[in-house]
Amino acid sequence: MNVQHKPNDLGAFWMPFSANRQFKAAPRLFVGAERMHYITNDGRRVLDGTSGLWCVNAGHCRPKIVEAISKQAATLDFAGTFQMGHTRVFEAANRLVNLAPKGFNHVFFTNSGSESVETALKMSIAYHRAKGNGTKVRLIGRERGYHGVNFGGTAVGGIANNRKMFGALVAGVDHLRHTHDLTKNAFTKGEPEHGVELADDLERLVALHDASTIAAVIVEPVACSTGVLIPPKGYLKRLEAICRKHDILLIADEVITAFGRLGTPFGSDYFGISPDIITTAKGITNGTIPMGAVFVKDHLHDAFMNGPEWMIDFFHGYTYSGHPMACAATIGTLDTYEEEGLLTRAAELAPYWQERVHALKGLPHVIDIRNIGLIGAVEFAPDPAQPGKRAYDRFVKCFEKNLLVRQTGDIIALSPPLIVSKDEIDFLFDTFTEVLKTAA
Ligand code: PXG
Repeated sequence: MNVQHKPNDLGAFWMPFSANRQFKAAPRLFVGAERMHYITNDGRRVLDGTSGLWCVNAGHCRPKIVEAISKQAATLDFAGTFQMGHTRVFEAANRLVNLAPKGFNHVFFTNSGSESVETALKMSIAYHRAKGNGTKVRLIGRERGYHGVNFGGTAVGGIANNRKMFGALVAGVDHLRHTHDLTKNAFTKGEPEHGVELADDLERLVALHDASTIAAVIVEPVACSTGVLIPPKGYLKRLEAICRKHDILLIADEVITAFGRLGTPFGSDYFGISPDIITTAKGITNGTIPMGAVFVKDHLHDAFMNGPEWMIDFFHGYTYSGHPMACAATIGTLDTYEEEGLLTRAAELAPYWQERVHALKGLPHVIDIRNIGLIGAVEFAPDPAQPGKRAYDRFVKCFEKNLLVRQTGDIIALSPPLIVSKDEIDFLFDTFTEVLKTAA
C-alpha cells in the first residue's frame, strides 16, 4: 500500500531542475498572477523579472488569451491532427507564418521547446535523405548551448551537468566552441566586438568530418539558459554563410528569442539571418498552454512531398500536435501581441533597460554585465568552494524582497514581460541593487 500523504505534502511532486530537498525545506509558492506580478501563498505581490520561465511575454492572465482558451475548452476540447484536422490549427498556422521571417511558409506543431528541437533535428536528417544525400547525418551543436532535455537536444546541447548522467546520448554529434569571452568582452553593451572568427570553428568540424556527413548546425541566436551569451558582431551571419557553402542546414533555436524578446518578432530578424528551420515554444502561447512550433522554408517542406500522394510524408508527430486549446491560446496570444505592439516594444525599452542594467557595474563580486533587447545578465565571481551559491543566495534574497529573477550557475538573468513599465524597471533594478549591495 502507498504511504498516506498529508493533503499538502510536498514530497509527491518530484520537481524538475530543482534542489528538491532544499526547496521543500523552505518552499516558495505562488497562488495567483496578474500582468507583471505573481501572488505568493503568504499574500505578497512579486514582480516577475523572468517572464515566468522566459515565456509570459504579454504578462499574466491576459483577458484575450483567457477567453480564447475558455471558449475553446467548451467548444472543441480535443481533435487529433493525424489524417484529420480542425479549423483552429490551420488558423493558428496561418497566423504564425504571417509573422515569421520571409520564406517560412510552413509550421509543424509540437508541445514544447524540447519537442521542437527533436523535430527539427529529425527533419534535417530526413531532408538530406529525401534529397538523395543520405550520408548527411551528423548534427552540430555548440558548447554551452541549451536545446531542451530530450535525447537529441541533450546531445547537441553543451552543458556538462545536463549530459553527464545520461550515457552516450546520440551518435554523430559534435560541437562548436562557445562564444563567451570575458577577457575581451566583459561589460559590453549589446553585441560583443570580439569573436566573429569563432564561427570559423564550423570549418574545423567540416575539415574533421567532411561536409558530406553533416546534416545541420543548431544554435540559439542568444544562448539564454547558460547565462545570456550574446553572439559577437557578425558571428551568426558568418555561421550562416559557412552553412550555405557546405549545404548544411542552419537551425535557429528561438524558443526564447522568438516573439519579441529582442525587440523584433524573431531573433533571426534582429540579427539579419535567414536560417532553414526555426524552433519555437514558450511565448507562442504566452506560456498558458504547452505548445511548440517548428517553422520551415518551402525547400525543406517540399522535399518531403515527392512520394505517392496517399503516403504519409513525414513519419513524425505528437498526439497533441496542434491541440485545439493550444491553438486557441496561440491565436489569443498573437492578438494580444499585435494589439499592444508587444513584438517590437522591447526595442523601445532597450536603451533605458541597458542603462539600468549596466549601472550595476562596481557592485560586490560583479564580473560582467550583458544585455540585448529586454534581456540582461549579471555574472558573479564564483565562490570557489561553492560554485553557484553566490547567485543562488541573491535569487533567494530578491524573492524575499518581492522580485523574481532567474539563477543559472553564478549568473542571474533578468527578462520581464514585454508590458513592463519604466516604474517597474526601476523597482526591479532598485531592488536588485539593494540585494547586491547587502548580500554576503
Ligand atoms: N531550446 C531553448 C533555446 C530553450 O531555451 C528549450 C529548447 C526547451 O524547451 P522546453 O519547453 O522543452 O523546456 C529551451 C528552454 C532558464 C530556462 O531559466 C530556460 C529554458 C527552460 C527552463 C528554464 O534559462 N529553456
